[in-house]
Amino acid sequence: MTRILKVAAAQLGPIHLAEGRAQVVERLIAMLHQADASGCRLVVFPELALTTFFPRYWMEDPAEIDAFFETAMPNPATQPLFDAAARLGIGFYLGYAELTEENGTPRHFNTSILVDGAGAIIGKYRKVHLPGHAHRIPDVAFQHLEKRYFEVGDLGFPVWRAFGGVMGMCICNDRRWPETFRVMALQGAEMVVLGYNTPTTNIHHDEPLHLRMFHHRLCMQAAAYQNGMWVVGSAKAGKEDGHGLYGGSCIVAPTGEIVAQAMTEGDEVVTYTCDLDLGNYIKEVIFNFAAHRRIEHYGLITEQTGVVPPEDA
Ligand code: CDV
Repeated sequence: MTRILKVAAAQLGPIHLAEGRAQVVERLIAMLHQADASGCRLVVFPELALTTFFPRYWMEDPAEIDAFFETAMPNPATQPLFDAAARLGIGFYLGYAELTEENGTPRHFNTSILVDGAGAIIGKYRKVHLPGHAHRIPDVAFQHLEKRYFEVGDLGFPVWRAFGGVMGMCICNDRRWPETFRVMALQGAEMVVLGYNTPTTNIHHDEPLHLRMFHHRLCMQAAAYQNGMWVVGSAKAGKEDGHGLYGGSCIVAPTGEIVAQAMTEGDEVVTYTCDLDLGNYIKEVIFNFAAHRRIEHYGLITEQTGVVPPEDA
């Protein structure tokens, strides 16, 4: 029996600083309806989908920083999204900034959740590969302060049985790291969904936009093929108060092919009918992990982070 899941990458256009949660949630609900009308059962929203991409701003006042975070999910601002999803019987992935408290200590994470067609949260992921820096870089057009505003995620890379298959999540920069997908593939992930906010310019290096888009696609296409899985990536795109984020939301098949992609940098619903069994032939032969992986030679991957070249002769 073929397992079919029609999925939507719901790309968001810009969210300006002045835009409130209620306006954003209305946009998310409009895309939820559009995806439902075309038969989708799962909608993938971007990373930090409820606010502007605030890590670009240097902030010192904890209250100002915490205003970008959600202390509960759902909450009064996002409840209408959960209600709409439950009414339609459609699930979603949502990225947001999570502020929680453990033993009296506030903890900040860049988080995503997986919500089922009944509006229940069935999975949570906290971003592991935080890019950027914790200090203020002088004389640049914007900062990338994820290392200042978030802690490294502490939940690992779990997967969930949902939507007729095995689902995994990651967030933005995680998609550039092969370990992200392999750890989920080793748990049987058949589809990994992710949201991203990627600036159109690199503050550290003069890099043309076409190359940035190439790297985005390269990582997701390679991950899909090397793990025989579907990968769905959803952008927050366009100019947020003058700061550009690229689009390029897409759905990648286990063959590594992009089968659907966004044409704009605005709110756009990109859909595809995915056969969750399509990756089986890849996982049974070329990437049959049980038959071919040679873990006795992979130790360095978990033993060290940085590069240790051989000593000079
Ligand atoms: N939000 C992100 O994680 N953005 C990174 C940028 C900084 C390179 C990304 O990997 O797209």
